[in-house]
Amino acid sequence: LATTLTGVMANAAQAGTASTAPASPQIVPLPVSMSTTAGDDFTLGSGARIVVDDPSSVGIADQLAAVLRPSTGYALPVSQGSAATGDISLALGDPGVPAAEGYKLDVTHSGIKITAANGHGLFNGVQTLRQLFPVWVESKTPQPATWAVPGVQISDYPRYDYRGAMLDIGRHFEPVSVVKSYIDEITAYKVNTLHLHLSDDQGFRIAINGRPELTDIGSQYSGGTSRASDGTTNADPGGFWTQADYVDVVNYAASRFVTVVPEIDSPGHNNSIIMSYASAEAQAYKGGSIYDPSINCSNKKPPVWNLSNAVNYSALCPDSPLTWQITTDIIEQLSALTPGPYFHMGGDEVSTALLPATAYQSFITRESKIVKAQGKIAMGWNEIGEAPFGTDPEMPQGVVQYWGTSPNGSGGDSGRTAVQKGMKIVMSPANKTYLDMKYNSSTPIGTTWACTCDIDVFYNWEPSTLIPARTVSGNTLPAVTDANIIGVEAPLWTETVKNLAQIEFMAFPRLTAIAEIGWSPKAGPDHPDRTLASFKARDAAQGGRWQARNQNFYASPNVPWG
Ligand code: TNX
Repeated sequence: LATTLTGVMANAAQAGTASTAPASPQIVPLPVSMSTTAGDDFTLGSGARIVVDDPSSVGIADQLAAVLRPSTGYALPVSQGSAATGDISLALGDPGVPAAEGYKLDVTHSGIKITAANGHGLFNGVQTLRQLFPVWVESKTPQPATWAVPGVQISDYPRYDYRGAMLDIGRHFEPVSVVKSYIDEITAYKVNTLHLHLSDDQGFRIAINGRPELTDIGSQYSGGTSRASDGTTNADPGGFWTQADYVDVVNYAASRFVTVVPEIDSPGHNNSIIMSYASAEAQAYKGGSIYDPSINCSNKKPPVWNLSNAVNYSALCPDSPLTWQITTDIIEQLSALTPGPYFHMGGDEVSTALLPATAYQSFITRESKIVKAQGKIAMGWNEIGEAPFGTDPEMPQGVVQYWGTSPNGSGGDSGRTAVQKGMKIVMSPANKTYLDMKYNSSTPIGTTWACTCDIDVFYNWEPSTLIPARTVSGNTLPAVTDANIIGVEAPLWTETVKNLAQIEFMAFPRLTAIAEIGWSPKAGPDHPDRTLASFKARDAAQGGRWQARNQNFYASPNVPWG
């Protein structure tokens, strides 16, 4: 899977002798407005400083220095005060664009200045600035380049507040270091939300105080593509995070202005919980003291480790007191460790044979009230919209993550009924955002149930018109529009994905398309570069950056790499 672009590396080798004129800006996601000033280019010199006007910006300046120092070999001290000619300045103030995450970036021959109302805006401006330098700026070792940046004036701010990436560490366990690398990679494209799918049938990945069995038993395997019939012999190794690990990730994310959304999927997709209480292992654990098969309603399905990619075979029993004790412990503990506003309840793909629709709805209703009691907003996949959000006064809020693939017909009704109830929507249509889908039939990993789809498919859709209104027997269900949509997310499920190189291979370049849909203004006459052709040309410029960073990606033949 290792990807190399020989053309780009050849260019890198010639960097020292190449012309000193900077390349024209190739920014992903496309900024709201940008103009270039020919002849007013800036060249970073060995004596440059990174200057902040407020001590709260030192951390962001340090992050910029951590990119620039290894590749330039310059000292680039971070200092507080006023910038001089040749410096990079990060200034707090009114950028003249929406404050939440907006920034202004000005490059002239005498210096670089990023202005924002807050740290998140400065951070976003820094990500744009990185893309204005030659690609070798991302290298971890000194490069003989001329560090020229084109003269530009950029004003920029996001279209949607929620721009997410999901990583499933339930199917395949990933250590904290991998997730931190992924945070570094997604934030380069201004993704601001990391949804962590922390458990699934194949494994439970976060320690819960007072319930060591959930990880001692529930985390021991990972899923995989081929399983022996006894379910275990071919299993990939499992693992779990301590709560300190989770806090480490949350803090790392926060230092990069990323909100973590924790998900414990229920009532389905959690054979790992059921196995922790209702299996032979549970019976043998601590003298059988925690064994309680009531969690697996009437043993409707036998409790065996099923590490295949099968779905629909597990459900927590709503009638078991244990179900609610565990659910409450998990939601209380994770909510207390999570500064962000959401708790993701999952809620997808529960077999009606295991849990009839009314039982499912009352499960989601009860769970969402536990989430609300912890001060969090309940979030879940499509199906949670069947519960009485908005109509039950105790569950006024909720966010539906739309993952359907046929939005025009009844497939979009979960979105329509959710907005009718006043719920908000995150758009993750599986055939346009699922990073575990194969690029084409010869992609060595991934699945195909939603599509085989490359960058064009990921780029060519518009959230605000994806789910139009639909009339069913004289009753018109509303369209899902930007009034309802809080953003977009690209999930990466890991049934077939094991390590960072594979995560990168599936995510890049497609994640950048979702990042642009989430950040950049809608396509239209005011934004002539918000097109697939322009996007591909700009994305092509990212390949050299990934290569310089030693980040894997898929060298799609659909991108005109340099
Ligand atoms: C569907 S979409 C799932 C996941 C799988 C994924 C594989 C959704 C909410 N559930 O459990 O991992 O497809 O693409």
